[in-house]
This record gives sequence, structure tokens and C-alpha cells, in this order.
Amino acid sequence: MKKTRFVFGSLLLALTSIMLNACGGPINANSGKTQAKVPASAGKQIFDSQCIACHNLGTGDKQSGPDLMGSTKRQKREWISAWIKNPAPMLESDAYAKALLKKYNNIPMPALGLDDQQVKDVVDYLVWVDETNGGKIAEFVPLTDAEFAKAKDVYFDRCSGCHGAKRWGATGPSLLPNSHIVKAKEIPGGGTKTTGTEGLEAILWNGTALGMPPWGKMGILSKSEINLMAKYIQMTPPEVPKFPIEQMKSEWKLTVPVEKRPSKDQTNGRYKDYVGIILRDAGKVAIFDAKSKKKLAIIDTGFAVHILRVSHSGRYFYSIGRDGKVTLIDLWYKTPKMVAEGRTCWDARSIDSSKAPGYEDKYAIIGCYTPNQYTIMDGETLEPISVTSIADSKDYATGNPLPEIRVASIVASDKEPFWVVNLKESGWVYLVDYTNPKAPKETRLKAENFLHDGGWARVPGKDELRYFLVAANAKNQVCVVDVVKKTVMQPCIPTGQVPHPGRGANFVHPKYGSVWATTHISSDFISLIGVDPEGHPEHAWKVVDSIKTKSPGSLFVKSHPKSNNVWFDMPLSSKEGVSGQAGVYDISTGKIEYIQVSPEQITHFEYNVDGTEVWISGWKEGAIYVYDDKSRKLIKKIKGSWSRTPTGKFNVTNTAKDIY
Ligand code: DHE
Repeated sequence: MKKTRFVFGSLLLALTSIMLNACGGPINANSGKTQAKVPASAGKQIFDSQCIACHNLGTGDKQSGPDLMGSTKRQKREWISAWIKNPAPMLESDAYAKALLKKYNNIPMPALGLDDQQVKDVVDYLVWVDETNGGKIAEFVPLTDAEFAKAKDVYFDRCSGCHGAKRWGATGPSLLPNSHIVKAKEIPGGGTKTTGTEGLEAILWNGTALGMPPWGKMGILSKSEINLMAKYIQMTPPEVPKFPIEQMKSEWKLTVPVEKRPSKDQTNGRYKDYVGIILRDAGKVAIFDAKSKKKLAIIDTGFAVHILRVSHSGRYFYSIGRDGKVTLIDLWYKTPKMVAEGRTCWDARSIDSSKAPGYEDKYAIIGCYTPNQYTIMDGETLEPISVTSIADSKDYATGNPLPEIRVASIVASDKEPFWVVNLKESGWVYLVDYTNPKAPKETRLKAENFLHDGGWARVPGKDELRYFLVAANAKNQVCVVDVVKKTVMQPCIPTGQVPHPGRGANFVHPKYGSVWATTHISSDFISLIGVDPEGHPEHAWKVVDSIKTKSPGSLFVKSHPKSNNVWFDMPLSSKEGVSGQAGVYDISTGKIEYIQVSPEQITHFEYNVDGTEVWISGWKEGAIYVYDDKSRKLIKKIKGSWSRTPTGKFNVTNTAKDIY
């Protein structure tokens, strides 16, 4: 399945309360007809206080000015905005304005002194009035089978990551038609049908303050797609089909058997500083040489590849697509080459290889969102070995069964033969022992619900890669897994709202010693957690500092042991221009410099192997920007016709050795 559409994260954090409040309260059912909520409430307030004296909405020309019902159908948005902002010059030059003046007894429209945002709010409100016929919405008509099938695909691409395939919610709220979920329990009432088509459309179009992207405003979903989705989520979710090992075996392709691959590295070691770049909308991965900054290969992969990981030796890149497609790329060739591919589920986000002594590059594991399972494969051929369902994992706190439990991040221990597998909804961490990969053994540890992404803590010169910090994002916490003691420290550490570290950033703080940093989606600060229990026990496993940033809406943060900087993005910021800026925090001075990398959204950082250059992805412009880390000056803008959305970037050595 090859798709080319893209999403900037289905980071849908709209809470049910937001769905009810931001749009003006629940809809009142009224014998099939309902009263829609007002999406542009700021615009309504201005209209009700400043316009209502002269204008009606749908009751005819009874006042000094025209009835504004239908105004956005009669005139373009730009015209109405200019008119509201300053009518006087238009009365001089614009024929339509002159005609209006004449028609309404030469009473001129006064300037209201509104700023640009207020004008926009009023126009949004007038558009909404026209689209909903003044707030009257039609009876709900279910989708046809063909519409339902289309909506199912859109839901999978845009929504299921945060709201779940079964729509019980996770990072975002539940989207069930007639019920809502509280503490993993289904409660009748308050579902999507209560919000209604227009209310849901408004949320899908405008987004919400807590992180639901404005799909309509961003131009990612069209009006008709938004209408389709608003109806789809008021219908019962479809069943999720199975993905058994027989199907994995039938979809597995060994393009180049191991014995036919190069017996030694043909690149003179250059591959160690290669960087793999996810070309998200194109369903491809580009491989560049970080030194020469030359493109070496573009390789077909799964749809919207989510992450790349590197085998312990550094020889292989593994990519995992959102469609569950896995691709193995051999970097020892002069030109990197795809040598095997397969598929283990419908929807996946995580992959890693085996890294324990004696098991280097031997196995790989894929964590699936849908179905709820993980698969172990041969690390050099991707032949499926076993599949393990996690569907029986109950809520860690209540012991209640859950309809959906997805595999979020996975990391390999470099000490013992197991992977740390983080289960999202149920809040368990499974240590999956792969010594017998046909029947892996699980050690189950309680952590916190909604485990998502995370990274290893690094203390220079000490026992490295012992503590894995993972965000329990919807719980606003970070949990610490100790892979030596095989425990999760309790309690998890409270952070800001919706921590989103990627893999986080490690550095030595002048005051607190070694810290690990996480950015947040919904808070405007970076949390620093002390991670050196021996050197700085007083600071360990607490938030020791919060670095204030310009805006919430961050996704990734990155540093390098040889750098004095910590880079972070703010791609989900709603502030003008900020989504295209990178923040650079100076470790020694604690000061932040903001760099306007692009006018459009930028995201995710990766260093070269020497820690002297930083690669940044620019969306829409479809460019990669390489900055000098010290001078913070642009060295090179790499732009191809290959993708509008280059996303995650993974340097071979930094990824293989977990340097960030
Ligand atoms: Fe990600 C990491 C899940 C949205 C880009 N993302 C991860 C991980 C998980 C995850 C579980 C950790 C993998 C690991 O370490 O094993 N991401 C999800 C979602 O469920 C979510 C919220 C919605 C969805 O439907 O996918 C989501 N992610 C996004 C995006 O919108 C991003 C920005 C663009 C995209 O590709 O969709 C995005 N996620 C990334 C990247 C990483 C990642 C680049 C790896 C960061 C790293 O440095 O390792």
C-alpha cells in the first residue's frame, strides 16, 4: 500500500472537555434537528457586542445595515475582512461598497477599530453562520459503504495514532459515538454524537489549544474530508482484522541473501557518518553522507516511515512504516541497498535490533499499534520468527481489561539479551528476553498509562545505558526503567503537560550534573531531570530545572556529548512564525537563542558523528538545513524534489550508540 499524503502528527490532544467547551457547550437534541455550537466563539462575542446593533443574522433587513446571513456567499473573505477593518477607503473606490451605501440610506459603516485577529474571528464566525444556516444542523445521515471505507483510511492516516484504532482514546480523547471513557471505563453518554457533525467539524478544522492539529486550516484535510470524518466518528468503529505469522511470512521478501552481500565494508568506514532521512509523504528514506552532504540513495520503504534504527554494528538501517512495513538497508555497499523487506501488522511505530553481547545484529523486534502485538524477526534477513499478542495486558493500576493496548517505544539493552517494550494504554513495561526468540519470556513491570517515546540517560564515564526514561505523555510524567535492577522507579516523575522527548537530550548541567531533557507539546518549557544518582544523588530522578521557551508545541530536543548546545523545535506552535524556529539553549550560560530556520514548520534534529553540525528538517519547503553547531550559522540547505516532508534523521553512529 503506497500512500503519499502526510500528517504533521496526529497529535490529537483535544480532551472531551475541550470538545464540549471550546465550541460552546453540548448540542441540545431537538426532535432530530439540533442546535449547533458556535466554533468561532471569539468572533461571536465581537459580533454580539459590536455588530448586532446594525445587523441581523437571518431575520431580514430590519436594521440600518444588511442582514449578514449569506454575506460570505455574496462576497469573498478578503473583501469582507478589508471592509470590516476600514470601510472608508472602500466607500471611495469600491463599486460594491458604494452600492451598499446607497442601498442602506447613505448610512456609512463605521470603522470598529478591530485588529487583524479580531477581524479574522468575526469573518470566521460569519463563515460558520453561513455554513450551518445560522447554527441549524441537519439530521445525522450515516455514511454509505464507499464513504465509510474512505473515511476508515483517513482515520487510520490522521487520527488512530492518538485516538486509537478502537477509538477508546490515548493521547487524545475517546471518539465513541454514544459513550466516553473515564479511567479505562466506558460511561454512557457524552460521545461524539453529543458533539454533533458541526461541532466535530469545527474541532477538525480549527484544532484545539491542547494539541489537536487544525487539519483544515493546515490544508491537510479538505472541507469534504472533514465532513466525512465528523460523520465517521459518530458511527461504530469497524473491527480490526488479525495479522497472523502466516501473512507475515507470505509478505516477507529476502531481496539479497546474506551470503550474496558484501563480505566487508566497501565504503572505507564512511558509512559510520551516514544519515538516514525519512521522506515521510513520499514513503521513502534518503541516505546522505554527513561529511560530503551528498545524497547516496533514495530507497522505497513503507508508508510514512516513522523511525529508523541502526543495528549494533552500524551496518544496517531498519525502517518501520506506519503501515507495518519493515525495510532492511545494507550500508556496506558502495551505494546503500535494500536487502530485505516484510510486514508484520497494519500499523506500527517502533523497531529495534538485538544489542546484547553475543547477539549483535542477530534479531529485530517490531512493535505494532494494530493489531496489539510484537514480532521478532531475524536481524539480517527479516524472516519472521514469532509473534506475541499483548492484547491480554490489563490496566496496570486497576487490573481492568482494555480494548486496545499498543506497543509504543522499544529499546534494546546492551547488557543483557532483552528489549524494553513500552505498552501504551495499559502502562506496563515488558522486558522481552530474546534468548529463545520463538517463545520470548516477558518480565512485566508496572509503570504508568500512555507510555510513548523516550531515551537512555547518559552519565559521561559511568555505567551508561542503564536507565531508560519514557514519557507517560497523557499523564504528564516520565517513568524511569532501571534495566540492571529490572524495575521501574516509583513514582514516575511529574513534568509539564504532554512530555514529548523523542529520545530526549543528555548533557552535563553546570549546577545539577548530568541531566536528561524533555520538551513538551502543551507546556512552554523544557524539563531537566537529574540522572546521576551516584555523582549527584540530591538531584537524581527529579525535575531540577524548567527552561522557559517561547511557546508550547515542541516535539524534539537534541544534544551531543561534544556540544555545548541543546536544540529544540516548536512545530506545533500557533504563534506567528514560531513553528519555523529552532531554539538553541547554551548549556554554559543558560541563554536561549532563536533561529528562524524556515518560514514553515521545522522539526527534529540530528548531529553528525563529530557533534559539530546539526541537521534540521523543514516541512512544506521540503528542505534539510545543516547548521554549524558552534556558530549557529547555516552551512547548507539541501533541497530536492524528493519530499515535502523530510522528518526524522538518524546518523548511523549516533543512533547505533544511542548518542543524543
Ligand atoms: Fe512519532 C518516535 C508514536 C506522531 C515523528 N513516535 C515515536 C515513537 C512512538 C511514536 C511510539 C517512539 C518509537 C521508538 O523509539 O521506538 N508518533 C507516534 C504517534 O502515535 C503519533 C502521536 C501519532 C501517529 O499517528 O503517528 C506520532 N511522530 C508523530 C508525528 O506527527 C511526527 C512528527 C511525524 C510523523 O512521522 O508522523 C512523528 N516520532 C517521530 C519521530 C520519532 C518518533 C521523528 C523518532 C524520534 C527519535 O529521534 O528517535
